[in-house]
Amino acid sequence: MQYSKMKNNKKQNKYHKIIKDLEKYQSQDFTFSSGRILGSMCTQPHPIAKKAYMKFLETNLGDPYLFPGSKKIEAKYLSFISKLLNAPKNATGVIGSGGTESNISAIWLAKNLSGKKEVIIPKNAHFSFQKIASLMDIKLIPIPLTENYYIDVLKTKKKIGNNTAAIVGIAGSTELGTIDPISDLSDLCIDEKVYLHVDAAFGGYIIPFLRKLGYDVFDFDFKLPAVSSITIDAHKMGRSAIPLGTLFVRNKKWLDEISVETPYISSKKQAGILATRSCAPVAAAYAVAEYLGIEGYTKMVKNCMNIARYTKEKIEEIGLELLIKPTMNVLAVKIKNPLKVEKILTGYGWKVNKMERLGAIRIVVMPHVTKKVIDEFIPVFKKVCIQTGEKIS
Ligand code: 0PR
Repeated sequence: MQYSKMKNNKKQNKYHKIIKDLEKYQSQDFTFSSGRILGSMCTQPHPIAKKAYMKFLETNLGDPYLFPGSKKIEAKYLSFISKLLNAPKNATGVIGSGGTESNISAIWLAKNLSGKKEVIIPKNAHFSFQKIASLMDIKLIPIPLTENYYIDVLKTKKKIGNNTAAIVGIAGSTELGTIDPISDLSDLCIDEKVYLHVDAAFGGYIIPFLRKLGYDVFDFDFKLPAVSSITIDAHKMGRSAIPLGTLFVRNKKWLDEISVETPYISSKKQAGILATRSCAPVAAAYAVAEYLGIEGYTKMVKNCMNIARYTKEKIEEIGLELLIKPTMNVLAVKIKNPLKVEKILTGYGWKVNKMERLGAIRIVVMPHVTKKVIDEFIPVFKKVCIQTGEKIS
């Protein structure tokens, strides 16, 4: 055999071996397509998101002059989010990797605008705020929740002081999917002239559609005058590919507070945390937004809510109870030993979240969770509950 042919064969073998190895590891992962991931706020990306993502693998929005077309896609996506959140004309968005990054940028902005270092958060805020405290020398002031599991506004008012940089409200809490009374927080922040950040990482792609469907849910967006910024993630209910989150801010001038000069690349300034970042997830999020539109997302949310209701009924039929009436497609099932139940379910190939603090497990009815999936899950769940000594009927 010719030397060059031998070399080519060797290269091909190596290539195939690497791909095979990757597939071997991949086969150990849980998949959304199986439907068996019941404890994740992410889902299978929409087919058009996958297609769009692959087309933009080599782009870099950190250098928009090299990729002006990609920059236009980003602007179009931001304009979709702007309408979704009822943002005023002067508002703009910073795209990043997800909810954690957007929350970091929001508090970074509030801290620089105010020159203050205390942030009031509801007790059930996402753990990204703990990272923020550690990263930015911020003191968190956690506020207890009401019996409905949302921030106590009176107690919040009492904690506002000379060093308050921001108040945070959650629109779609991580554990229970609850919405804080953002309009009450907004009134408070108008009176006290405090920055109000809304973490709608999960709920941002749900609440606008719940309202269209006639659900009576709290307002959360820029229609409320004190809302200064909103975190909203396309890689959760936006059906886009990971990683994609956006921080939307009421006034684009504020971005100067979290911008630096970029002397040797073609743009003058850059806002936010990331520098090099791909347009692939942005193109994916834009493609889904265009393809589904408001109507498509409303249908998706309607479907998730119907299946969430069906799941609730099936759970109650086996004699278990929910911790609270669900606001959105997040169910918390009261369980005496969440750790044990979660572990055994994992052994049977089902993934839920254990919430020991609340004495519950979490089921998130994402778009990949169908009625058929629930019908397969319930008998297994019942069996596990009997095994672990839960009181069921
Ligand atoms: N804010 C809220 C309200 C969240 O629920 C989350 C994540 C974040 C911020 C942070 O977002 P990133 O994770 O995008 O930075 N909540 C999800 C959760 O804890 C994250 C997640 C998603 C965890 C999928 C596991 C999983 O499989 O459920």
